[in-house]
Amino acid sequence: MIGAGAGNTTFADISAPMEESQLVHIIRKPDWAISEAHATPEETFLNRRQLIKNWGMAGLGLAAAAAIRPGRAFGAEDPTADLYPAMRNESFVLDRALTPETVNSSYNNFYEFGSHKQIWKAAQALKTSPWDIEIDGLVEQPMTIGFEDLVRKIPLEERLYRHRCVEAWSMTIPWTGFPLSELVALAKPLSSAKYVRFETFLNPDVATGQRQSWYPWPYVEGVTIEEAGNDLAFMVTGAYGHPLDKQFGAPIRLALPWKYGFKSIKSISRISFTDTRPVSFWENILQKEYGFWANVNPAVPHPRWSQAEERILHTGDKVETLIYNGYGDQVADLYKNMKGEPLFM
Ligand SMILES: Nc1nc2c(c(=O)[nH]1)N[C@H]1C(S)=C(S)[C@@H](COP(=O)(O)O)O[C@H]1N2
Ligand SMILES: [Mo]
Repeated sequence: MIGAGAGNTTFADISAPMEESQLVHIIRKPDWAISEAHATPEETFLNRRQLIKNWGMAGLGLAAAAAIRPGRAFGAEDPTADLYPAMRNESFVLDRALTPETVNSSYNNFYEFGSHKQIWKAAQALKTSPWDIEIDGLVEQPMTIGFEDLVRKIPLEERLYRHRCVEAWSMTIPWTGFPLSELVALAKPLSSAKYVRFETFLNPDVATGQRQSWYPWPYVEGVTIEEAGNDLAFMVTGAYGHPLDKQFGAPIRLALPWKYGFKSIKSISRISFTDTRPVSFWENILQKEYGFWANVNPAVPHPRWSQAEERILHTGDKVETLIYNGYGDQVADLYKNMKGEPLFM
């Protein structure tokens, strides 16, 4: 089924398996009481082990622990773990609760690992260290930079962001990373560069979804240079106070919270500066439904469903969607002279 994962997902669908959603329900309160963003990964892990004990859940064994933190609870130590947790930038505030980590890390769109939401286990096959990122195109000097070098060149900060999928579900998440503008500065683009084009890795041996040849792999996304310079555009290297779990698009992905989620490309391996507008993965598949701009707007329906409301993950609450996903103050100016452009699809 085609359409940023929309076709097989109904508005009210919460696809987490039963045992997992029950567990998530059970651990919901302690999850927030821990305040993970300010705990080290080890503390978080120990706290959780303690929790499991205290709550008499130890008997549920490995499966339960994995459900508590899909993909990392028993994973190898990350070579960049020492950088976390980063200081929270308090200027990014939310109007609703954070989505529990257990929920966000077991409900993902990552077509490289399957066209459904339960890809977290499959995504663990991705080898994210070492990880090279190519920077090329209209730059002073094309380069290849190792992720572990890059992430130590720019100070990390934590931001609480909203995320609105084009499928009409939404989440909130504490991302850690650095402004995209810092990476642009490092890349030194020429004045002729008008767009930044991002590409995800290509490795069908590991990412079984990439064996499906009717998709135009690798995943591609793009923004204008002006959008890349907006402070909200964020390169994400971590979430919930530790390095990114693979299902979130480790080791580095984008977050563009005023745009539909498909613009926030994961597991980036190439960044190109260009004077031609990139054609993104979903635009390439269904140009009538997924445009270049894809700014959130409740008044512009997707051709197959309304965008007026969204379903908040975990609580299931339906709330009104906001123009630019609530970030209009920061981004509306980017578009003030673009009346003819389809800014909202
Ligand atoms: N490479 C790649 N990036 C991607 C996707 C994808 O399938 N592949 N899905 C997009 C979509 S549709 C959404 S909603 C978000 C989901 O991010 P999350 O799984 O961290 O919530 O990632 C976006 N980035
Ligand atoms: Mo999405």
